[in-house]
Amino acid sequence: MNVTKILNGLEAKHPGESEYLQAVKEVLESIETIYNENPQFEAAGIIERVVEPDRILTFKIPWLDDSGKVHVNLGYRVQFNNAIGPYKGGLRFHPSVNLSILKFLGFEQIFKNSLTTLPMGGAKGGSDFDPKGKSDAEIMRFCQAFMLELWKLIGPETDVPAGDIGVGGREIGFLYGMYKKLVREHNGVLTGKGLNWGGSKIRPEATGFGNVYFAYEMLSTKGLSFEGKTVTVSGFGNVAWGAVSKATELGAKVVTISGPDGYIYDPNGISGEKIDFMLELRASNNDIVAPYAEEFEGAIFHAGKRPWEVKCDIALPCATQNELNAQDAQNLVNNGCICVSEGANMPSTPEAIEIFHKNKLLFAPGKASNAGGVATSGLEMSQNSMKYAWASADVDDKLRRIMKDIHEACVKYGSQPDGYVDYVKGANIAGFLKVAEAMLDQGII
Ligand code: NDP
Ligand code: 2IT
Repeated sequence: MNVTKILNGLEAKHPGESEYLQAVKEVLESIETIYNENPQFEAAGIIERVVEPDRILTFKIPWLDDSGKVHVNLGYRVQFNNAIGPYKGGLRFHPSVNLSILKFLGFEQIFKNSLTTLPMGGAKGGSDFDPKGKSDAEIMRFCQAFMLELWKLIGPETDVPAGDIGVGGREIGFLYGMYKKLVREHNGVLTGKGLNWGGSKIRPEATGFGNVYFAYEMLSTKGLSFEGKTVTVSGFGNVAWGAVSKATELGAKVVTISGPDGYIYDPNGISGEKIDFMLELRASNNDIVAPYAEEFEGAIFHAGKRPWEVKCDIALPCATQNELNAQDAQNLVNNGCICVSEGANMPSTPEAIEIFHKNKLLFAPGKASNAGGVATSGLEMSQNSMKYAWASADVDDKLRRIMKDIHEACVKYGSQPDGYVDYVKGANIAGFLKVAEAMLDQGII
């Protein structure tokens, strides 16, 4: 494989899809050597086939706001690869959503899902709909209109969507209600469902918990732990709150959270009632970051800034893609940070990752360290198939085991001659090999 040639070809075919091209470049660079050592991959055109989605579905979503005004949004589902299991991946509702972002997310999802050890292919979808400031009734009408198109494309053995930015338990409920009405079946077509109607225990907190479990494994390789460490976190959504709670439980002090407008620095630590305060605001669709600074003494709001300028031992980026650049990475290194574990998808830019690697930080890419979310979605699918529900402790044990196994796979394929573990390389190779071998077994399709 000639990485430059493939990338140039993709750039010419998909101009301007910068996030997608960024994600593909990273994977191709990681797997180049192992790919070229296995000529059967080249003979079967594995790369040419894996970088393009199986299909992309686009649709129009007309809906009415509370005043009776008509709005039209765009909806997408990118079904990327189903070599190892049904298409699986979240739905994102955010005004920035476009094809490049969903293709990068769907592409990453193939290898992430492969790493979980569970049988799930890769997909992603969503809409440029902005849930901010919308009433519950507007969210419901939008979700129903979205599902009126999506239901034809999905199914428990075909494609199983879930949440992502802007899509949590409430949205999954509205989406599921409409799906159920249309197909007249109660099945496991979506994950992240309510606990009373097929959802799995621990799914809401699984991505954040899993990220901390992964960081725990990385720290253990150096004889370190979370105990007594200072942690910075970005975002305060579904992933961030799970990470804040678990890091705190393991004895760390979390000192930041953030939103698109800036970050909160709380030297007293973000835990207990402070987390409850934010969850309540979040549940009622309110901004979190500014009210937090007003409510809790000592907390300072830094408008327009990112938390990576704060001194910490461990950084957990949990907001969005490319939210941590080279300058941020250098700040973290200069301030003595030892470990960066990505809760979001692709939050660190390639230049930031280069700095982490050069300075030998423990650095985990999202496709490994945030895989606990989709892994628990996989466990939800298993429970739905069995028509059974495991206890919280059972799901948590399985999640912990899966994160440990993903860590081991990364060490296996990412260990360098000097003993440093390149988790990016490890995750990409381990995730890719399983998918490539499945594609070989199944012929040219
Ligand atoms: P949520 O919508 O629950 O939260 C997103 C958070 O990020 C919010 O706090 C939001 O603040 C904040 N945010 C959004 N844009 C920015 C920005 N530009 N700068 C700083 N903060 C920002 O989403 P999730 O927690 O579900 O997702 C977060 C990340 O984790 C995404 O990258 C997602 O793909 C990834 N992920 C999610 C999984 C899941 O299970 N949900 C699984 C694996 C990965 P505000 O609300 O004020 O906009
Ligand atoms: O990026 C992700 O892994 C998710 N948003 C979760 C996907 C899922 O199917 O649970």
